[in-house]
Amino acid sequence: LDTGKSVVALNENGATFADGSGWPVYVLRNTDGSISLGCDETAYDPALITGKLVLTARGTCARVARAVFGQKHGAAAVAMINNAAGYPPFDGKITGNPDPGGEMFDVTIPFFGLRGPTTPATDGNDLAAAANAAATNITINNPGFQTLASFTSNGPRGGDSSLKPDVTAPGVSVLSTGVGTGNKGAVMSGTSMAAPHVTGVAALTRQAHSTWSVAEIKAAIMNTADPGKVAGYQTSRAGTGLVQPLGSTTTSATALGDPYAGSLSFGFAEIGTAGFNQTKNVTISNHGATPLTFTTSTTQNAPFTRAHTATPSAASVTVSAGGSATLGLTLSLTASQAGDSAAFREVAGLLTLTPAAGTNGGVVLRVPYYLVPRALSNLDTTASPPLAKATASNTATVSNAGGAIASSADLFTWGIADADEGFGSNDVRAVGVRRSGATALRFAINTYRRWSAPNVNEFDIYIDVDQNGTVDFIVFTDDFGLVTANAFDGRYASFVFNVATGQLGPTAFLTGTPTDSSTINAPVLLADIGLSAATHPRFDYTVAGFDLFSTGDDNAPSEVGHFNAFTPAMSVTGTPTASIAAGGSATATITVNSTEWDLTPPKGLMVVGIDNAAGPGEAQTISAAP
Ligand SMILES: [Ca+2]
Ligand SMILES: [Ca+2]
Ligand SMILES: [Ca+2]
Repeated sequence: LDTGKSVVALNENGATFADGSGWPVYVLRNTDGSISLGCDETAYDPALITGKLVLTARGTCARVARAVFGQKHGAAAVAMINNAAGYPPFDGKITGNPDPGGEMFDVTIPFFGLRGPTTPATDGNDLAAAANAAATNITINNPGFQTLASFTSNGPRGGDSSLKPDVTAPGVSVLSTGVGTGNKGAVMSGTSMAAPHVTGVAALTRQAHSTWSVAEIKAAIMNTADPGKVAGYQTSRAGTGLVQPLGSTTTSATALGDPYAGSLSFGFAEIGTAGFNQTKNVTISNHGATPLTFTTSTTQNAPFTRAHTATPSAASVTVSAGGSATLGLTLSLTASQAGDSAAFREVAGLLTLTPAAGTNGGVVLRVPYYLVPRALSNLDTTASPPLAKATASNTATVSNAGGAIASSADLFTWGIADADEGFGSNDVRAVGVRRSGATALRFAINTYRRWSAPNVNEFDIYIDVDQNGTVDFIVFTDDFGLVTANAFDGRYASFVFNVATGQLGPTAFLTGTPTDSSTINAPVLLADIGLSAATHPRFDYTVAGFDLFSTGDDNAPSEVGHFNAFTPAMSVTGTPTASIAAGGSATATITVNSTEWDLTPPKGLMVVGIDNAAGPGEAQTISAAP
């Protein structure tokens, strides 16, 4: 750089250029001066960029779209600053813009990837500060070698928490035949490219083992995949590992665990004081003509797994020619090893069957095992005297007797109850609301069934702030990325929709709603739904739950909740928000305002204990007498 600094960039598309090639630097900027993502083709103005190196930042559109736009409009080179630490992935030959509406276009100019992020100042800012840059070819390690794609999804399977994916295959910047290109190829990424690799492995495996069942072919592919060929191997992101056709075609044996799969899925388990202790069996089949003996071992998938023990039922197993043998694997852990609902938890590892020297062609068989655990509290609340409009003060005692872990309780004014209609994890059971500090409210929506991730559902809370029977605001919870960028990003958030203006916001919250749970946490600012002590302290509300992935099972309870956000009918003091130890208890005082009770009658108290058993167990409802 003419500033005297130098940066090391990744030659994203493997373009050729002579050592010492130099270009004026043109930084594509947003109106606020920040470096642009470069996703708007109209920003590539030939009058400004011709013959120059155009600098952009990664995000939103396909990485290679920048190179297509740049070359089309005269740039001599394009650079992109990664949106995370390190280099962006290597792209290989760029044959077009894969975004919707994108075109086929062979890029020949260099497309450079710079280590991110943009702040604090790093390579990207150094390049942005230069007027001219010259490039020299050097060799660096491929930053994506044997790593999982940055965009790859994570298991387990939603609902039953079975282990997925089964295996890993190449899927980043793969050149294949391009439909509609005549005799040209196209470079693409994703399962569209990884699945054909596995299909090829399956065809070879079928050719080698023409009499094996479909399940055995699949097991052979899973059993012989190599976790050592995936950097940072994680069972729930890579399955058994990278497919190895040499192994799947030469093994004489298969190891089947789950139906039609060479894995052992223990599913989801809530773990109480007795801990978790379960055995599942693997069926090892010898399809060859000589007996096979395997020694057994297990490897825990550190650092991703929770601590546990995994014990094979035998140190070795011998399978007769043409026969099969059963091997058990016992998985054990305590509640404290499982961990609470503050994060997603997983127990994972590999059962390895190593053939005796010289047998099975030396091919090792592996069976991944997997469990999603969740330790249980056992919060249980009693109110004394019984909650009623007429009792000025009640004491709520929250006990964690028999709980395996500590948990906090969260006390809400219960406003809505609804039946179990047999829907999915969107089937509303109880809804409550409470103040949250000086400026906010929190709603809690308890459902009858657990979700794996809350993002499969949307919940709407319809707020009638002037109590005239028409909805004024909709507080709703949904995937943050889905609402803000029309693409799921896995974060669950609460938003406000203003019915009068048709606008969102102004404030959204990430809700912290746990995975493998059944109670939604929905914060909202008082001001965002028009509440104020002077004009609108009270509101009415109804609720609805929607499963985003199916139809005909929307749940819209008929009951209407009422609440005064400033002078509630029931005030809770001494809320046991502090942790209640396993076996311990805490108390809160509930003070009744009988005048307000007539205006916003509560159904009673709703005590949320998120570490209790999923479903009704997470939200105890205590009825109040009118
Ligand atoms: Ca319901
Ligand atoms: Ca209204
Ligand atoms: Ca729970």
